[in-house]
Amino acid sequence: MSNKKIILVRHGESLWNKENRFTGWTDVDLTEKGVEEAIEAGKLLKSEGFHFTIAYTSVLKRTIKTANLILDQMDLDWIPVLKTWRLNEKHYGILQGLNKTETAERFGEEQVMKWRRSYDIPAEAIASDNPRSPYLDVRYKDVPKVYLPLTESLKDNVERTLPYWKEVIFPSLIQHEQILVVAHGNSLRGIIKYLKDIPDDEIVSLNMPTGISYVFEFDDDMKLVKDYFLGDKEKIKELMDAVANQGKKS
Ligand code: DG2
Repeated sequence: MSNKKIILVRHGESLWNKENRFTGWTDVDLTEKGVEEAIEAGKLLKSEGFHFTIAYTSVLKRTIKTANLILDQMDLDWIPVLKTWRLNEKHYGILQGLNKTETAERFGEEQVMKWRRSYDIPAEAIASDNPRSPYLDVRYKDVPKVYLPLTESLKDNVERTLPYWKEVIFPSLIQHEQILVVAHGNSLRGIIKYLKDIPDDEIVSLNMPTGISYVFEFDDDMKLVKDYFLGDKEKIKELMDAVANQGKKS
């Protein structure tokens, strides 16, 4: 029987998750709670018998640190961890840095909901010479500028994440039995939409909590056969609702 599994984890709580700010490509650190969430995720994965031989993260420190903390708990610090800009969070354009509740009070909850959860509506783009532009960030120096976003909808996010999923992560399941992917709320929503063939208008209700493992199991033909979250279902539901409510007025 196949034991092929890919485990998707959203990074632990970041400083801007805590402050309820749109983060996107901003490279913010984990909070103490975020570190704790990553450690707990690692302990749970270990106690459930998971064993990874490769891991993937974005190039943002909240995913890299989460992966390292998880692997440390599992005594797997030595495995390769591949980092790619293609797993970065959806670029939130000019919203990056703004508080989600204040933005809802200013533009209305409905508009914020569109920016956060619609499939194809991006926020306004930042200027390419904005000091926060990826064009000016050395970590993206080898990426052709035409690929670098100044804002993104989930659709745009999916279009740049999926090639890496299809060409690198998923084929690595042939060689590796179990794979860890640590990424972001929206970059993971895009992958999950693809894996489960979720229609554009239904993906709006998927809210990934921080530090929770989402397991995808595949058969010998690498067809998806089962998916489930690890941990207490009631608690996970509460965490998902809390993420959904981040764009509400106070
Ligand atoms: C959050 C997701 O991304 O925010 O960019 O603000 O996963 O990197 O913390 P993450 C952000 P929402 O789309 O849930 O508002």
